[in-house]
Amino acid sequence: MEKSALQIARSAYQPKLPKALQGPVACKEGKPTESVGNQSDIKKLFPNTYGMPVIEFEAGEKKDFAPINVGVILSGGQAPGGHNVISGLFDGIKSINPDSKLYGFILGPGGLVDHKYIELTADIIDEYRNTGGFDIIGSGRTKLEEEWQFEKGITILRELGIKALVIIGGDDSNTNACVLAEYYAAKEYGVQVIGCPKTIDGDLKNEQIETSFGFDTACKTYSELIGNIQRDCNSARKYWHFIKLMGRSASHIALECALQCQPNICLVSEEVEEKNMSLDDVVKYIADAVALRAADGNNYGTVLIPEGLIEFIPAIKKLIAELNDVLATPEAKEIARNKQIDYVKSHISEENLKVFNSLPTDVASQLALDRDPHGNVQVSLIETEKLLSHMVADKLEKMKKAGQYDGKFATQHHFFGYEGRCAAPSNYDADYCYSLGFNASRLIANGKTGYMSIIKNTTAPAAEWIAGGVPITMMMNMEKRNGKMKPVIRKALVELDGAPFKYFASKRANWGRYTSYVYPGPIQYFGPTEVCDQSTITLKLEQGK
Ligand code: FBP
Repeated sequence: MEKSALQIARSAYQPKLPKALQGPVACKEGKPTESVGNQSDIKKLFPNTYGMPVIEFEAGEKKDFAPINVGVILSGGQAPGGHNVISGLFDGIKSINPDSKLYGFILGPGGLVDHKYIELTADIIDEYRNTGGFDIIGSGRTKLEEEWQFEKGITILRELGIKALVIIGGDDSNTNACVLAEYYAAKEYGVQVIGCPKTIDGDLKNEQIETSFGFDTACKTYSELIGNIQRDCNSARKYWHFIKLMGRSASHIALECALQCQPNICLVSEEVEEKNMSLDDVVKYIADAVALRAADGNNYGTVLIPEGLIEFIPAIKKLIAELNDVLATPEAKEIARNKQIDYVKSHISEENLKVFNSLPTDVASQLALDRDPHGNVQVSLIETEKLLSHMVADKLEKMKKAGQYDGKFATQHHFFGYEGRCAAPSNYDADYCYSLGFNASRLIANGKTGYMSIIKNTTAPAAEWIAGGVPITMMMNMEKRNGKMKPVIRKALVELDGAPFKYFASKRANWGRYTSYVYPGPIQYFGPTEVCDQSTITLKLEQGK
Protein backbone atom coordinates (compact mmCIF):
# COMPACT_ATOMS: atom_id res chain seq x y z
CA MET A 1 0.00 0.00 0.00
CA GLU A 2 1.44 3.43 -0.99
CA LYS A 3 1.64 5.80 1.96
CA SER A 4 1.83 9.56 2.41
CA ALA A 5 4.62 11.10 4.50
CA LEU A 6 2.12 11.77 7.29
CA GLN A 7 0.93 8.17 7.21
CA ILE A 8 4.50 6.90 7.45
CA ALA A 9 5.24 9.16 10.41
CA ARG A 10 1.91 8.30 11.97
CA SER A 11 2.34 4.53 11.67
CA ALA A 12 5.37 4.82 13.97
CA TYR A 13 3.23 6.41 16.71
CA GLN A 14 3.06 4.20 19.79
CA PRO A 15 -0.32 4.74 21.44
CA LYS A 16 -0.27 5.32 25.17
CA LEU A 17 -1.64 2.74 27.60
CA PRO A 18 -3.00 3.19 31.13
CA LYS A 19 -0.42 2.30 33.76
CA ALA A 20 -2.49 -0.67 34.96
CA LEU A 21 -2.20 -2.28 31.50
CA GLN A 22 1.53 -1.78 31.14
CA GLY A 23 2.35 -5.01 33.02
CA PRO A 24 0.57 -8.09 34.42
CA VAL A 25 -2.89 -7.32 35.81
CA ALA A 26 -5.05 -8.38 38.73
CA CYS A 27 -8.80 -8.20 38.47
CA LYS A 28 -10.64 -6.18 41.15
CA GLU A 29 -14.34 -7.03 41.19
CA GLY A 30 -17.09 -4.74 42.49
CA LYS A 31 -20.56 -5.60 43.80
CA PRO A 32 -23.25 -7.47 41.79
CA THR A 33 -24.99 -5.13 39.32
CA GLU A 34 -28.58 -4.52 38.17
CA SER A 35 -29.77 -3.45 34.72
CA VAL A 36 -30.74 0.23 34.28
CA GLY A 37 -34.38 -0.72 33.77
CA ASN A 38 -36.84 -3.64 33.59
CA GLN A 39 -34.63 -5.67 35.98
CA SER A 40 -36.82 -8.76 36.23
CA ASP A 41 -37.30 -9.02 32.43
CA ILE A 42 -33.59 -8.60 31.72
CA LYS A 43 -32.64 -11.07 34.49
CA LYS A 44 -34.99 -13.66 33.01
CA LEU A 45 -33.58 -13.18 29.50
CA PHE A 46 -29.92 -13.27 30.62
CA PRO A 47 -29.73 -15.85 33.45
CA ASN A 48 -26.02 -16.55 32.84
CA THR A 49 -24.72 -13.02 32.31
CA TYR A 50 -26.98 -10.91 34.55
CA GLY A 51 -25.75 -9.27 37.74
CA MET A 52 -22.01 -9.71 37.16
CA PRO A 53 -19.75 -7.13 38.88
CA VAL A 54 -17.98 -4.15 37.34
CA ILE A 55 -14.27 -4.94 36.98
CA GLU A 56 -11.19 -2.78 37.39
CA PHE A 57 -7.68 -3.90 36.51
CA GLU A 58 -4.71 -3.11 38.71
CA ALA A 59 -1.07 -4.17 38.66
CA GLY A 60 -0.77 -7.91 39.44
CA GLU A 61 1.58 -10.89 39.43
CA LYS A 62 2.95 -12.33 36.20
CA LYS A 63 1.13 -15.52 35.17
CA ASP A 64 1.64 -18.00 32.35
CA PHE A 65 -1.17 -18.22 29.82
CA ALA A 66 -1.75 -20.79 27.09
CA PRO A 67 -2.03 -19.33 23.55
CA ILE A 68 -5.55 -18.21 22.71
CA ASN A 69 -7.28 -17.76 19.37
CA VAL A 70 -9.52 -14.70 19.24
CA GLY A 71 -11.97 -13.47 16.59
CA VAL A 72 -12.83 -9.84 15.97
CA ILE A 73 -15.80 -8.17 14.22
CA LEU A 74 -16.29 -4.53 13.24
CA SER A 75 -19.99 -3.75 13.32
CA GLY A 76 -22.07 -0.82 12.04
CA GLY A 77 -20.94 2.62 10.96
CA GLN A 78 -17.25 3.37 10.66
CA ALA A 79 -15.60 5.32 13.50
CA PRO A 80 -12.02 6.62 13.67
CA GLY A 81 -9.82 4.34 15.77
CA GLY A 82 -11.28 0.93 14.89
CA HIS A 83 -7.93 -0.21 13.53
CA ASN A 84 -6.29 0.71 16.82
CA VAL A 85 -8.78 -1.37 18.80
CA ILE A 86 -7.70 -4.29 16.61
CA SER A 87 -3.98 -3.53 16.91
CA GLY A 88 -4.32 -3.14 20.70
CA LEU A 89 -6.17 -6.46 20.86
CA PHE A 90 -3.50 -8.09 18.69
CA ASP A 91 -0.64 -6.77 20.84
CA GLY A 92 -2.58 -7.73 23.97
CA ILE A 93 -3.13 -11.38 23.05
CA LYS A 94 0.47 -11.68 21.78
CA SER A 95 1.75 -10.31 25.10
CA ILE A 96 -0.29 -12.97 26.88
CA ASN A 97 1.28 -15.65 24.70
CA PRO A 98 3.13 -15.00 21.41
CA ASP A 99 1.47 -18.06 19.83
CA SER A 100 -2.01 -16.55 20.20
CA LYS A 101 -3.81 -15.82 16.93
CA LEU A 102 -6.27 -13.16 15.83
CA TYR A 103 -8.90 -13.77 13.15
CA GLY A 104 -10.96 -10.98 11.60
CA PHE A 105 -14.45 -11.69 10.25
CA ILE A 106 -15.06 -9.92 6.96
CA LEU A 107 -17.65 -7.17 6.46
CA GLY A 108 -19.19 -7.23 9.90
CA PRO A 109 -21.26 -9.79 11.79
CA GLY A 110 -22.26 -11.32 8.43
CA GLY A 111 -18.67 -12.63 8.14
CA LEU A 112 -19.16 -14.83 11.20
CA VAL A 113 -22.40 -16.27 9.83
CA ASP A 114 -21.03 -16.75 6.30
CA HIS A 115 -17.65 -18.01 7.50
CA LYS A 116 -15.67 -15.25 5.78
CA TYR A 117 -12.50 -14.43 7.68
CA ILE A 118 -8.76 -13.76 7.51
CA GLU A 119 -6.00 -14.35 9.99
CA LEU A 120 -4.65 -10.95 11.04
CA THR A 121 -0.89 -11.36 11.10
CA ALA A 122 1.70 -8.85 12.32
CA ASP A 123 2.35 -7.65 8.74
CA ILE A 124 -1.30 -6.84 8.18
CA ILE A 125 -1.73 -5.19 11.57
CA ASP A 126 1.35 -2.99 11.05
CA GLU A 127 -0.15 -1.60 7.82
CA TYR A 128 -3.16 -0.27 9.72
CA ARG A 129 -1.78 1.10 12.99
CA ASN A 130 -3.14 4.61 13.77
CA THR A 131 -5.09 4.79 10.50
CA GLY A 132 -8.76 5.69 10.10
CA GLY A 133 -11.38 3.46 8.52
CA PHE A 134 -12.52 -0.10 9.06
CA ASP A 135 -11.03 -1.41 5.82
CA ILE A 136 -8.69 -3.90 7.49
CA ILE A 137 -11.65 -6.34 7.56
CA GLY A 138 -14.60 -4.13 6.59
CA SER A 139 -17.80 -3.56 8.53
CA GLY A 140 -21.49 -4.38 8.09
CA ARG A 141 -24.88 -3.99 9.68
CA THR A 142 -26.12 -7.61 9.70
CA LYS A 143 -28.05 -8.06 12.91
CA LEU A 144 -26.81 -11.06 14.89
CA GLU A 145 -29.90 -12.15 16.79
CA GLU A 146 -31.17 -15.49 15.58
CA GLU A 147 -30.20 -18.89 16.94
CA TRP A 148 -29.34 -20.24 13.51
CA GLN A 149 -26.79 -17.42 13.13
CA PHE A 150 -25.26 -18.22 16.53
CA GLU A 151 -25.04 -21.88 15.55
CA LYS A 152 -23.41 -21.10 12.20
CA GLY A 153 -21.03 -18.88 14.13
CA ILE A 154 -20.00 -21.60 16.55
CA THR A 155 -19.16 -23.94 13.66
CA ILE A 156 -16.49 -21.60 12.31
CA LEU A 157 -15.31 -20.58 15.78
CA ARG A 158 -14.71 -24.24 16.59
CA GLU A 159 -13.02 -24.86 13.26
CA LEU A 160 -10.56 -22.02 13.95
CA GLY A 161 -10.16 -22.90 17.63
CA ILE A 162 -11.47 -19.44 18.61
CA LYS A 163 -12.26 -19.16 22.31
CA ALA A 164 -13.19 -15.48 22.43
CA LEU A 165 -14.93 -13.07 20.11
CA VAL A 166 -14.60 -9.28 20.32
CA ILE A 167 -17.47 -7.30 18.78
CA ILE A 168 -16.66 -3.65 18.13
CA GLY A 169 -19.92 -1.77 17.75
CA GLY A 170 -22.53 0.70 18.94
CA ASP A 171 -25.52 0.17 21.23
CA ASP A 172 -27.32 -2.21 18.86
CA SER A 173 -24.22 -4.31 18.12
CA ASN A 174 -23.27 -4.55 21.78
CA THR A 175 -26.83 -5.59 22.60
CA ASN A 176 -26.32 -8.40 20.09
CA ALA A 177 -22.90 -9.19 21.62
CA CYS A 178 -24.65 -9.65 24.95
CA VAL A 179 -27.33 -11.92 23.49
CA LEU A 180 -24.58 -13.99 21.85
CA ALA A 181 -22.55 -14.15 25.09
CA GLU A 182 -25.64 -15.37 26.94
CA TYR A 183 -26.44 -17.96 24.26
CA TYR A 184 -22.90 -19.41 24.19
CA ALA A 185 -22.76 -19.40 28.01
CA ALA A 186 -26.14 -21.16 28.28
CA LYS A 187 -25.05 -23.81 25.76
CA GLU A 188 -21.64 -24.12 27.48
CA TYR A 189 -19.89 -23.68 24.13
CA GLY A 190 -16.77 -22.28 25.79
CA VAL A 191 -16.62 -19.06 23.72
CA GLN A 192 -16.37 -15.72 25.50
CA VAL A 193 -17.89 -12.59 23.93
CA ILE A 194 -16.54 -9.10 24.69
CA GLY A 195 -17.87 -5.77 23.34
CA CYS A 196 -16.09 -2.48 22.60
CA PRO A 197 -17.95 0.88 22.62
CA LYS A 198 -17.85 2.40 19.14
CA THR A 199 -19.87 5.11 17.40
CA ILE A 200 -19.14 8.62 16.22
CA ASP A 201 -22.65 9.50 17.46
CA GLY A 202 -21.41 9.56 21.06
CA ASP A 203 -24.65 8.03 22.33
CA LEU A 204 -23.14 4.89 23.82
CA LYS A 205 -22.11 6.32 27.17
CA ASN A 206 -23.18 6.06 30.77
CA GLU A 207 -21.69 6.02 34.26
CA GLN A 208 -19.22 3.36 33.19
CA ILE A 209 -18.52 4.32 29.56
CA GLU A 210 -17.17 7.86 29.32
CA THR A 211 -17.45 8.11 25.57
CA SER A 212 -17.69 5.90 22.52
CA PHE A 213 -14.60 5.89 20.37
CA GLY A 214 -14.58 7.91 17.16
CA PHE A 215 -16.71 10.73 18.60
CA ASP A 216 -13.61 12.78 19.37
CA THR A 217 -12.03 12.55 15.90
CA ALA A 218 -15.31 12.89 13.99
CA CYS A 219 -16.27 16.04 15.94
CA LYS A 220 -12.81 17.53 15.47
CA THR A 221 -12.97 16.81 11.73
CA TYR A 222 -16.44 18.37 11.36
CA SER A 223 -15.38 21.32 13.52
CA GLU A 224 -12.41 21.97 11.24
CA LEU A 225 -14.81 22.05 8.26
CA ILE A 226 -17.39 24.19 10.08
CA GLY A 227 -14.60 26.57 11.13
CA ASN A 228 -13.48 26.85 7.51
CA ILE A 229 -17.03 27.58 6.42
CA GLN A 230 -17.41 30.18 9.17
CA ARG A 231 -14.22 31.90 7.99
CA ASP A 232 -15.62 31.93 4.45
CA CYS A 233 -18.99 33.09 5.73
CA ASN A 234 -17.40 35.93 7.68
CA SER A 235 -15.27 36.88 4.65
CA ALA A 236 -18.02 37.02 2.01
CA ARG A 237 -20.84 38.00 4.39
CA LYS A 238 -23.53 36.90 1.97
CA TYR A 239 -24.70 33.40 2.87
CA TRP A 240 -26.50 31.58 5.60
CA HIS A 241 -24.92 28.12 5.75
CA PHE A 242 -27.22 25.27 6.81
CA ILE A 243 -25.00 22.44 8.01
CA LYS A 244 -26.44 19.05 8.88
CA LEU A 245 -24.26 16.86 11.08
CA MET A 246 -24.36 13.11 11.51
CA GLY A 247 -25.70 11.49 14.61
CA ARG A 248 -28.66 9.29 13.88
CA SER A 249 -30.51 10.01 17.09
CA ALA A 250 -28.69 12.01 19.73
CA SER A 251 -27.40 15.56 19.10
CA HIS A 252 -24.02 15.06 20.81
CA ILE A 253 -22.08 15.72 17.59
CA ALA A 254 -23.94 18.95 16.78
CA LEU A 255 -23.58 20.15 20.37
CA GLU A 256 -19.85 19.36 20.54
CA CYS A 257 -19.26 21.13 17.20
CA ALA A 258 -21.21 24.12 18.53
CA LEU A 259 -19.01 24.18 21.63
CA GLN A 260 -15.92 24.07 19.42
CA CYS A 261 -17.03 26.55 16.72
CA GLN A 262 -19.61 28.92 18.30
CA PRO A 263 -22.00 29.06 15.33
CA ASN A 264 -24.98 31.44 15.22
CA ILE A 265 -27.53 28.67 15.68
CA CYS A 266 -27.34 25.06 16.77
CA LEU A 267 -30.51 23.01 17.09
CA VAL A 268 -30.55 20.31 19.73
CA SER A 269 -33.13 17.61 18.98
CA GLU A 270 -33.58 16.67 22.62
CA GLU A 271 -34.57 20.27 23.44
CA VAL A 272 -36.98 20.40 20.50
CA GLU A 273 -38.67 17.32 21.92
CA GLU A 274 -38.66 18.59 25.50
CA LYS A 275 -40.27 21.87 24.43
CA ASN A 276 -42.80 19.99 22.29
CA MET A 277 -41.86 22.11 19.27
CA SER A 278 -43.54 21.62 15.91
CA LEU A 279 -41.67 21.85 12.62
CA ASP A 280 -43.12 25.35 12.28
CA ASP A 281 -41.79 26.33 15.74
CA VAL A 282 -38.29 25.21 14.70
CA VAL A 283 -38.54 27.21 11.46
CA LYS A 284 -39.74 30.29 13.37
CA TYR A 285 -36.86 29.98 15.85
CA ILE A 286 -34.33 30.09 12.99
CA ALA A 287 -36.18 32.83 11.08
CA ASP A 288 -36.29 35.05 14.18
CA ALA A 289 -32.53 34.64 14.65
CA VAL A 290 -31.93 35.47 10.97
CA ALA A 291 -34.11 38.57 11.32
CA LEU A 292 -32.24 39.70 14.42
CA ARG A 293 -28.89 39.52 12.65
CA ALA A 294 -30.37 41.23 9.58
CA ALA A 295 -31.43 44.12 11.81
CA ASP A 296 -27.72 44.60 12.60
CA GLY A 297 -26.91 44.45 8.88
CA ASN A 298 -25.57 40.88 9.07
CA ASN A 299 -27.19 38.80 6.35
CA TYR A 300 -25.02 35.78 6.95
CA GLY A 301 -24.54 33.07 9.50
CA THR A 302 -24.24 29.39 10.32
CA VAL A 303 -26.87 26.91 11.48
CA LEU A 304 -25.96 23.45 12.80
CA ILE A 305 -28.66 20.81 12.45
CA PRO A 306 -28.44 17.38 14.06
CA GLU A 307 -29.21 14.61 11.61
CA GLY A 308 -31.88 13.04 13.84
CA LEU A 309 -33.87 16.27 14.35
CA ILE A 310 -36.91 15.21 12.38
CA GLU A 311 -37.42 12.15 14.60
CA PHE A 312 -37.50 14.31 17.74
CA ILE A 313 -40.26 16.66 16.66
CA PRO A 314 -42.98 15.11 18.87
CA ALA A 315 -45.72 14.92 16.22
CA ILE A 316 -43.29 13.35 13.72
CA LYS A 317 -41.91 11.00 16.38
CA LYS A 318 -45.44 9.69 17.04
CA LEU A 319 -45.92 9.23 13.31
CA ILE A 320 -42.63 7.32 12.95
CA ALA A 321 -43.52 5.05 15.89
CA GLU A 322 -46.77 4.08 14.18
CA LEU A 323 -45.06 3.71 10.79
CA ASN A 324 -42.50 1.39 12.39
CA ASP A 325 -45.28 -0.85 13.73
CA VAL A 326 -47.21 -0.76 10.47
CA LEU A 327 -44.11 -1.56 8.40
CA ALA A 328 -42.98 -4.38 10.71
CA THR A 329 -45.93 -6.67 9.88
CA PRO A 330 -45.37 -9.60 7.47
CA GLU A 331 -48.16 -8.21 5.28
CA ALA A 332 -46.36 -4.84 4.90
CA LYS A 333 -43.11 -6.57 3.97
CA GLU A 334 -44.82 -8.09 0.94
CA ILE A 335 -46.06 -4.75 -0.41
CA ALA A 336 -44.31 -3.56 -3.58
CA ARG A 337 -42.14 -0.46 -3.08
CA ASN A 338 -44.28 1.80 -5.29
CA LYS A 339 -47.40 0.85 -3.30
CA GLN A 340 -45.81 1.34 0.14
CA ILE A 341 -46.87 4.96 0.61
CA ASP A 342 -50.50 4.25 -0.20
CA TYR A 343 -50.31 1.22 2.07
CA VAL A 344 -49.07 3.19 5.08
CA LYS A 345 -51.53 6.00 4.46
CA SER A 346 -54.40 3.56 4.67
CA HIS A 347 -53.05 1.91 7.82
CA ILE A 348 -52.18 4.84 10.11
CA SER A 349 -54.40 6.80 12.49
CA GLU A 350 -56.16 9.94 11.33
CA GLU A 351 -53.99 12.12 13.56
CA ASN A 352 -50.77 10.71 12.11
CA LEU A 353 -52.13 10.84 8.58
CA LYS A 354 -52.61 14.58 9.00
CA VAL A 355 -48.96 15.01 10.05
CA PHE A 356 -47.83 12.70 7.23
CA ASN A 357 -49.74 14.74 4.63
CA SER A 358 -48.35 18.02 5.99
CA LEU A 359 -44.74 16.98 5.28
CA PRO A 360 -42.94 17.76 2.02
CA THR A 361 -43.38 14.70 -0.23
CA ASP A 362 -39.74 13.58 -0.25
CA VAL A 363 -39.51 13.68 3.56
CA ALA A 364 -42.80 11.81 3.91
CA SER A 365 -41.72 9.09 1.50
CA GLN A 366 -38.35 8.75 3.19
CA LEU A 367 -40.09 8.18 6.54
CA ALA A 368 -42.35 5.57 4.99
CA LEU A 369 -39.66 3.66 3.14
CA ASP A 370 -36.61 1.63 4.09
CA ARG A 371 -35.42 0.94 7.61
CA ASP A 372 -31.90 -0.26 8.45
CA PRO A 373 -31.55 -3.86 9.73
CA HIS A 374 -32.11 -2.62 13.31
CA GLY A 375 -35.43 -1.00 12.35
CA ASN A 376 -34.11 2.61 12.38
CA VAL A 377 -35.30 5.29 9.95
CA GLN A 378 -32.34 6.14 7.72
CA VAL A 379 -32.17 9.78 8.76
CA SER A 380 -28.92 10.40 6.89
CA LEU A 381 -31.01 10.19 3.69
CA ILE A 382 -33.39 12.99 4.75
CA GLU A 383 -32.20 16.41 3.58
CA THR A 384 -33.27 18.32 6.70
CA GLU A 385 -30.83 21.15 5.94
CA LYS A 386 -32.63 21.92 2.66
CA LEU A 387 -36.08 21.35 4.11
CA LEU A 388 -35.42 23.86 6.91
CA SER A 389 -33.75 26.51 4.77
CA HIS A 390 -36.63 26.45 2.28
CA MET A 391 -39.18 26.73 5.06
CA VAL A 392 -37.19 29.55 6.69
CA ALA A 393 -37.10 31.40 3.35
CA ASP A 394 -40.91 31.15 3.13
CA LYS A 395 -41.30 32.33 6.70
CA LEU A 396 -38.97 35.30 6.10
CA GLU A 397 -41.00 36.30 3.04
CA LYS A 398 -44.10 36.44 5.23
CA MET A 399 -42.22 38.35 7.92
CA LYS A 400 -41.03 40.82 5.28
CA LYS A 401 -44.59 41.47 4.16
CA ALA A 402 -45.58 42.02 7.79
CA GLY A 403 -42.69 44.50 8.21
CA GLN A 404 -40.88 42.19 10.70
CA TYR A 405 -37.80 41.52 8.59
CA ASP A 406 -35.68 43.48 6.22
CA GLY A 407 -32.74 41.61 4.81
CA LYS A 408 -31.33 39.21 2.21
CA PHE A 409 -31.42 35.49 2.66
CA ALA A 410 -29.12 33.46 0.39
CA THR A 411 -28.24 29.94 1.48
CA GLN A 412 -25.67 27.17 1.11
CA HIS A 413 -26.23 23.60 2.26
CA HIS A 414 -23.81 21.04 3.66
CA PHE A 415 -24.02 17.60 5.19
CA PHE A 416 -21.01 16.41 7.17
CA GLY A 417 -21.15 12.76 8.06
CA TYR A 418 -19.13 10.39 5.93
CA GLU A 419 -16.30 12.99 5.82
CA GLY A 420 -15.50 12.33 9.48
CA ARG A 421 -16.15 8.67 10.04
CA CYS A 422 -12.88 7.39 8.61
CA ALA A 423 -10.54 10.26 9.50
CA ALA A 424 -7.15 9.28 10.92
CA PRO A 425 -7.77 9.03 14.67
CA SER A 426 -6.76 11.94 16.87
CA ASN A 427 -4.20 11.13 19.55
CA TYR A 428 -7.11 10.84 21.99
CA ASP A 429 -8.88 8.22 19.85
CA ALA A 430 -5.62 6.48 18.87
CA ASP A 431 -4.71 6.03 22.56
CA TYR A 432 -8.26 5.33 23.76
CA CYS A 433 -8.91 2.72 21.07
CA TYR A 434 -5.58 0.97 21.47
CA SER A 435 -6.25 0.80 25.22
CA LEU A 436 -9.79 -0.55 24.67
CA GLY A 437 -8.45 -3.33 22.44
CA PHE A 438 -5.50 -4.17 24.71
CA ASN A 439 -7.86 -4.16 27.69
CA ALA A 440 -10.23 -6.57 25.88
CA SER A 441 -7.36 -9.08 25.80
CA ARG A 442 -7.10 -8.80 29.59
CA LEU A 443 -10.84 -9.41 30.00
CA ILE A 444 -10.45 -12.49 27.82
CA ALA A 445 -7.42 -13.74 29.78
CA ASN A 446 -9.46 -13.37 32.96
CA GLY A 447 -12.23 -15.58 31.55
CA LYS A 448 -14.87 -12.84 31.24
CA THR A 449 -17.85 -12.96 28.89
CA GLY A 450 -20.80 -10.57 28.36
CA TYR A 451 -18.57 -7.62 29.28
CA MET A 452 -17.74 -4.42 27.49
CA SER A 453 -14.15 -3.20 27.56
CA ILE A 454 -13.99 0.17 29.36
CA ILE A 455 -11.35 2.83 29.88
CA LYS A 456 -12.17 5.69 32.27
CA ASN A 457 -10.70 8.96 33.55
CA THR A 458 -9.68 9.85 29.99
CA THR A 459 -9.44 13.61 30.52
CA ALA A 460 -6.37 12.85 32.67
CA PRO A 461 -3.02 11.88 31.09
CA ALA A 462 -3.22 8.36 29.57
CA ALA A 463 -1.04 6.77 32.26
CA GLU A 464 -3.77 7.62 34.81
CA TRP A 465 -6.60 6.10 32.80
CA ILE A 466 -8.58 3.35 34.53
CA ALA A 467 -9.07 0.04 32.69
CA GLY A 468 -11.71 -2.61 33.30
CA GLY A 469 -15.00 -4.08 32.19
CA VAL A 470 -18.72 -3.49 32.61
CA PRO A 471 -21.34 -6.25 32.27
CA ILE A 472 -23.43 -5.38 29.22
CA THR A 473 -26.65 -6.42 30.95
CA MET A 474 -26.09 -3.55 33.41
CA MET A 475 -26.77 -1.05 30.58
CA MET A 476 -29.97 -2.68 29.34
CA ASN A 477 -33.69 -2.05 29.47
CA MET A 478 -36.68 -3.17 27.40
CA GLU A 479 -37.70 -1.08 24.37
CA LYS A 480 -39.96 -1.54 21.37
CA ARG A 481 -38.03 -2.50 18.21
CA ASN A 482 -39.59 -3.60 14.92
CA GLY A 483 -42.94 -3.79 16.68
CA LYS A 484 -41.73 -6.03 19.58
CA MET A 485 -40.38 -5.42 23.10
CA LYS A 486 -36.65 -6.27 23.10
CA PRO A 487 -33.75 -6.02 25.56
CA VAL A 488 -31.50 -3.18 24.36
CA ILE A 489 -28.72 -0.96 25.66
CA ARG A 490 -30.24 2.37 26.65
CA LYS A 491 -29.15 5.11 24.24
CA ALA A 492 -27.59 8.18 25.86
CA LEU A 493 -29.23 11.34 24.53
CA VAL A 494 -28.11 14.90 25.25
CA GLU A 495 -29.14 15.73 28.81
CA LEU A 496 -30.67 19.17 29.02
CA ASP A 497 -29.57 19.50 32.63
CA GLY A 498 -26.07 18.28 31.81
CA ALA A 499 -23.07 20.62 31.85
CA PRO A 500 -22.38 20.64 28.04
CA PHE A 501 -25.92 21.72 27.12
CA LYS A 502 -26.16 24.19 30.00
CA TYR A 503 -22.92 25.85 28.95
CA PHE A 504 -24.13 26.07 25.35
CA ALA A 505 -27.52 27.44 26.47
CA SER A 506 -25.79 30.15 28.51
CA LYS A 507 -23.87 31.35 25.45
CA ARG A 508 -26.16 30.84 22.48
CA ALA A 509 -28.03 34.16 22.57
CA ASN A 510 -24.72 35.95 22.24
CA TRP A 511 -23.34 33.62 19.57
CA GLY A 512 -26.66 33.92 17.72
CA ARG A 513 -26.65 37.67 17.41
CA TYR A 514 -22.96 38.57 17.35
CA THR A 515 -20.38 36.89 15.16
CA SER A 516 -18.33 34.90 17.70
CA TYR A 517 -16.92 32.19 15.45
CA VAL A 518 -14.03 29.99 16.53
CA TYR A 519 -11.94 28.30 13.82
CA PRO A 520 -10.53 25.11 15.41
CA GLY A 521 -8.30 24.13 12.44
CA PRO A 522 -7.20 20.60 11.55
CA ILE A 523 -6.42 17.82 14.01
CA GLN A 524 -2.76 17.97 15.05
CA TYR A 525 -0.90 14.74 15.66
CA PHE A 526 2.55 16.07 16.54
CA GLY A 527 3.21 19.00 18.84
CA PRO A 528 2.41 20.32 22.29
CA THR A 529 0.01 18.31 24.45
CA GLU A 530 -2.47 21.19 24.78
CA VAL A 531 -2.81 21.16 20.98
CA CYS A 532 -2.63 17.42 20.30
CA ASP A 533 -3.93 15.44 23.26
CA GLN A 534 -7.18 17.11 24.29
CA SER A 535 -10.50 15.28 24.65
CA THR A 536 -13.80 16.78 23.49
CA ILE A 537 -15.22 19.83 25.25
CA THR A 538 -18.31 17.73 26.03
CA LEU A 539 -16.27 15.25 28.05
CA LYS A 540 -14.35 17.98 29.85
CA LEU A 541 -17.55 19.77 30.84
CA GLU A 542 -19.15 16.48 31.90
CA GLN A 543 -16.18 15.84 34.15
CA GLY A 544 -16.20 19.39 35.51
CA LYS A 545 -12.91 20.35 33.82
P1 FBP B 1 -23.27 3.47 14.22
O1 FBP B 1 -24.34 3.81 15.22
O2 FBP B 1 -23.36 2.11 13.68
O3 FBP B 1 -21.91 3.79 14.77
O4 FBP B 1 -23.43 4.44 12.96
C1 FBP B 1 -23.73 5.77 13.14
C2 FBP B 1 -23.89 6.53 11.85
O5 FBP B 1 -22.65 7.06 11.44
C3 FBP B 1 -24.94 7.61 12.02
O6 FBP B 1 -24.35 8.80 12.45
C4 FBP B 1 -25.57 7.67 10.65
O7 FBP B 1 -26.92 8.05 10.74
C5 FBP B 1 -25.49 6.25 10.18
O8 FBP B 1 -24.37 5.70 10.80
C6 FBP B 1 -25.36 6.14 8.69
O9 FBP B 1 -25.42 4.80 8.33
P2 FBP B 1 -24.84 4.18 7.00
O10 FBP B 1 -23.37 4.05 7.20
O11 FBP B 1 -25.47 2.85 6.93
O12 FBP B 1 -25.16 5.11 5.88
